[in-house]
This record gives sequence, structure tokens and C-alpha cells, in this order.
Amino acid sequence: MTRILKIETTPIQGQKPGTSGLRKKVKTFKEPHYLENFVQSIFNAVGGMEGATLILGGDGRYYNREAIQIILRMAAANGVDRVVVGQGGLLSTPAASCLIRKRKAKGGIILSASHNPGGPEEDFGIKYNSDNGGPAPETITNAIYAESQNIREYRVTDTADIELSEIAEFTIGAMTVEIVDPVKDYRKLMKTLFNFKKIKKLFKNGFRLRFDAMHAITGPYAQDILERKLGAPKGTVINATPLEDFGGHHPDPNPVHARDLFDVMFGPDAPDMGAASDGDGDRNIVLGRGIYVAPSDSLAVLAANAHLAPGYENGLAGVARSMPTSCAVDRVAAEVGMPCFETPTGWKFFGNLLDAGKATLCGEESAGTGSDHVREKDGLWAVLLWLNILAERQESIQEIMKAHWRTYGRNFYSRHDYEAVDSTAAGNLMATLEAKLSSLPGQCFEGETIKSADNFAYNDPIDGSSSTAQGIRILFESDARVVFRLSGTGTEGATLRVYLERYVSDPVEFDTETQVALERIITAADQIAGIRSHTGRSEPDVIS
Ligand code: VG1
Ligand code: CO
Repeated sequence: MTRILKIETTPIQGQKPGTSGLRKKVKTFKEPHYLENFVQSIFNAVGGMEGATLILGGDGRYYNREAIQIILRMAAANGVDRVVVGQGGLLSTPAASCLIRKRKAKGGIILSASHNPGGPEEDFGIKYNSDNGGPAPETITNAIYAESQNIREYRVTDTADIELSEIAEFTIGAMTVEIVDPVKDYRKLMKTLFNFKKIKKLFKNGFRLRFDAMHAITGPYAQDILERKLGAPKGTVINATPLEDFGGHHPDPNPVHARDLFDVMFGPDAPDMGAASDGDGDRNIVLGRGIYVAPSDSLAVLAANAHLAPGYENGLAGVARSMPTSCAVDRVAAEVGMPCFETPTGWKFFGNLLDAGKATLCGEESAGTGSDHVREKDGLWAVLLWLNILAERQESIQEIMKAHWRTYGRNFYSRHDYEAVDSTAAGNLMATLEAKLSSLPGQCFEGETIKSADNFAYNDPIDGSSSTAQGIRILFESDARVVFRLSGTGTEGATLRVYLERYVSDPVEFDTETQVALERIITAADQIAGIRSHTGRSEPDVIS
């Protein structure tokens, strides 16, 4: 007989979801009641789970399995009817989104701290997605936080752990636990969007891809789809086994953490294409032989060419990008005559536009692109769309990029991250900058005159909600731009992100190295915000 235990608890400070869920050190999540308080707060915030279907899975990082067992017991005690769990407790973020939609679930819980490192000393995370498959909007994340500040009790059954390793069905009290193949439904969806035959032929004709799964969740998905279904040679997917600590690395596909891939792609005998994804499989980077495709450029190229893939052959309704993402995609939208929306950072802000059919493709500078096929960014999807485009155009990635810049001009773009900065110092930098925003227009730095300066606020055109203080943006008369934001995903001190952009239309400049092309803007950014003096740093930790 299953017993439901009502455990008394008290609110725990700091359970406020950030840009993408709640992320803390594993040690924090393991503290008594920590995970339970937050999960019960989710259930309370969404009006209870009685009779609901819930999707559950994670990126396989340390503490994934334990957390799943706890959440299963809590789900049963909260009246959930059915939980669909990825085999081994694994589900990539886009696959979880796909399942929520397919199963018409009330929502999903995704266990991941995405690109943050994993292991006993590192990070864990938990995120709730709504019935549209997308990250819960701010109304819900705010309600979860409010619940966490008032919680007095959570519910859990007294049952044993469930076996997660086999595809099977179990029960906990009245609740069914269904263990499913984490890849199957996702693969089916990809088949409806892309021309698998053409991509297969591409590989058959000798096209060489190197996909670095970074010992994270995408490994099983990429091996299944790229190697087994599309015929890419065995070994195309490297670091394919998900590991609890990602092999000791950050599963963040950027030039620092995916260094090996960059070395191969810029080295002798490089393959035709390089790609990598992150911890939970929603990010992607793409490289060609001797060229890195900046994620903002990737979004623009995909927007300009998506119609070459069957899933998008009727064109796009519109596109959307986060505010700090470069304006390259805006130029494509203007040319095609489709709307281009600018949202705050974080995928949750795209959900309404996608649901309303206003945008088909969305993207962020942080290596995230996706479409209305799910409600998350999707790393492998982006790689497949690139492959479909390459199969149709029969040109190299270099050639495609150069042709794109010739048509639209080039938005040189880079993000400088200053990590684990003292939180007070970072706060002071932002406050000082904010205080002088109104005096900045007209001032000149490094030959660049400031046209406007503000802290970005967003009014959602669909539900009318508003979100303020989403990043300070400085626009120059030349259309160059600097944006300053503090990260909402870090777990140590503050991370200052400085986003730099400069538009160039003269083809003579297209081959300039990005940091060189942005030199004046980089210097101007420091003069305007006093990055060095506030943070005490002379160099960013990560340049992407
Ligand atoms: C970062 C990125 C943002 C992304 C978020 C979640 O947020 O900048 O674009 O949506 O991570 O991505 P922040 O607040 O640290 O800048 V993922 O792949 O880590 O879920
Ligand atoms: Co991610």
C-alpha cells in the first residue's frame, strides 16, 4: 500500500528561476528539502497536478538519476496520472519539448544546468516547461518563486526507486511511469522537416562532418540520426557518451570549451563541416573548413535558406532574435519582407510569438537556434537544417557565408564574458552605467558618436506582459552597438556579458579578423562602462 507522506518544511531563500530555470551547485540541491521545496513550488504554482501527464528527463549530469527518483515520488503524491521518462533518465531539452507537445502533457520537468559544468562540485539545474512545450513564461516562474517563499509542506510517497534503464511501464500508487526511448519521437519529427534522402546522398558522396557531442546529451541523438539514419561514417559523432561530469569539461560549444573542434576545423585536412552542441542539446555551433559561423550569422543564413528544406518550403511567417543577437537576421527579414521581432534574452520570450504563428525561426547569439517545430532551441535540428541547405546548394560553408555577406553586408559580432566577477562590483558597473544613460547620446568615443542609450524593456505583443531591465544598449550613429548584461544562468559571483557589433558593407573588409574589425567598439565599450576599473580585469575570460 502506497503511503503519501506530508513533509513539513520551511521556505528556502534564493529559489528564483533565472534566464533558464533554477541553477545552483549540486551541493545546494542536495541540502535537506532543497529540491523537494522547489518541485512542490512548481506543482503549486501551476494549480496542482491532479490527473496530469508530465514529461521528465535530464541531460544525464551528476544527480540526474537521484533527482528523477525524488520527483517521481513527489509526482505520485501530487496526483499525477502519468509520467513519461526518457530511458536512463535522459532527455535532451528539445526532445522533452517535442514529447510535451506530442503527449499533450500538462508540462515537463527538465533537469539540466545546460552549458554549466557537472559533477559533485559543479552545477545542477531544474526547469519547468508548459503545455506548449516551451520554458515557462515569467508569470509562471514568478509564481514558482512566490510559492517557494511561502511553502510549508511537500508531498512524497514512501515507495522504492523505479528502474529507469529499460523501456517499460511501472506504477507508483495510482500513477503510471512510462519509460520511453528518448530519441524515437524526436527522430520522427526531424524526418518530417528535412530531406533525409538528399542528406544521405551528401554523406554518400563523401561529405565529412565532425560532430562533437561534448560528452553531453546529444550523443545518442546524433549517433542515431546522423550515423545510423543518414549514413554518416561511424565516428562522425565524437565524445558521444553522456558522462555525469562531461569528462571534466564545460559542455559549452564556444571557442574556448570546444577548442579541439576549432583546432581540427582550422587545421590541415579539416572536414567539410564541424558542429557541437551543449549539455542539454539545445545549443549548436557550426564551422566550415577554416571558418567559424558566428551564431548570429548562422541564424541569418538559416532564415535566408530555410525554404530549401521541406519543413519550411512555404517560407517563414517571421523571425525573432534576442536583443543582444546581431542584426544580421533583420537584414534578411527586410529583404524578404517578413517581420523580425526583438525579445529579451532567454527562449521563454519566443514562446508566444511561435504559438501565435508570428515567427517561424528564432535565435540567440549564444549559439541557440530553433523553429516552431518545438518550443525550445534545438542544436541537432540546426545542424540538420545546415546539412539540408548544403545538400541543396552544393557549396562549401565558406562559399555560403561569403555569398551571404556579399548580399547583405556583414555584421561583425562578438561577445566578451567576464566570469565570476565580484557581484557588488558588477552591480556597481551596471548601476553607474544606468545612471548616465540619458547623458550619453551625442558623446563620442573612439570616433563613434552615440545615437541612443537605454535599458531594454519588452512588451510582449501577444499577451501584453512587460519585462524591464533586460540589458543596457548603446547604439552608435554608425549602427555599431554595445550591449551590457549580467548573466542569469551562472552560479558563482556575477558574469558580465558585453556584446559588440559593427555593420560593414564594403566587401574589402569582410575578411578582417572579427576582434580587429571590432577594435574601436571594444575600446569604446570600456571607456563608456569602465569594465577594467570596475571588475579589475584586463581581459575577458571567454571571447565568442
Ligand atoms: C545564457 C544565454 C542565453 C540563453 C541562456 C540559456 O543566458 O546568454 O541566450 O538563453 O543562457 O541557455 P545568460 O543569462 O547567462 O546570458 V541554455 O543552453 O544554458 O539553457
Ligand atoms: Co542548453
